[in-house]
Amino acid sequence: MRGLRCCLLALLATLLGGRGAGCQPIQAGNLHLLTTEEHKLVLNRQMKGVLPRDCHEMLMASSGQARDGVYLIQPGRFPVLASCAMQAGGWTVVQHITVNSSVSFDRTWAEYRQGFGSLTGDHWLGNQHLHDLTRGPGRYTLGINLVDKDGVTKAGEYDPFLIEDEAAGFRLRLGLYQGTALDALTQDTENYLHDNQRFTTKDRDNDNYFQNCAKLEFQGVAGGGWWYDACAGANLNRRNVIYWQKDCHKEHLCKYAWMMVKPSETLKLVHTGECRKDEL
Ligand SMILES: [Ca+2]
Repeated sequence: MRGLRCCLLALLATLLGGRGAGCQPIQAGNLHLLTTEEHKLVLNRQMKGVLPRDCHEMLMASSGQARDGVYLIQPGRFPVLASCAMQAGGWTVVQHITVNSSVSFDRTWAEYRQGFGSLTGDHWLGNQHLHDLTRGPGRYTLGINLVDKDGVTKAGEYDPFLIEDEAAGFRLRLGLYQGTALDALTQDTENYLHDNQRFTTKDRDNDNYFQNCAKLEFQGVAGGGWWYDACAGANLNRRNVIYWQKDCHKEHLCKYAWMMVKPSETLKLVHTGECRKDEL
């Protein structure tokens, strides 16, 4: 069985690497988020040695010179490709959606685990990679960006942000919130609380509703995978209505949403506190 797996992997590597003379094969756990033609877009594809664990580390390694685009990072055991918002401060984009996207977000547990869509457009980076990124050793911040139909942008940050491992159902753990959008994940003004919920997909029901929230349809489109309660005060994965309580809903449509992560700034405050103590 192990021998067969090795043979299949070798065949796969030959197929991927064999396309186009002079094409440098890229090894990543989520190569399916780019087409073969898009491999040349990976900005650090020639990088030797240890890969950065996230986009922020890549930005620091480039002395702030790295530009927006797709990079190879290694938050866990294997390299993965990720879209990096460098100009905004080195965020690793973990979700991007355009309303009525051609990318379906009505996916299985396995697809949400490994990621889907296109890194150059709408995508979900993958729950396993979200876990690897946020598990530490340092703390992470979750950033949310929402753009409505008139181009007005609202944003918010949760600090800290952690996704637990698969055995724990990729449970969502959120800290304090600040932003121009309303907090739709840790507040329960709609009587739904997303913080501390496990992830639910159409083939794995971990929510608190008598049916599967991921399967519930609005105008024929399923909700998609999310950290549902019973069901949602926010859901950025519903393809036809990006939902964020009072900021994005069916009467006030949003065009785009992004979810992204970067190391928490809170650690710097801890260091500042220690320095003050030493000075006393
Ligand atoms: Ca249920």
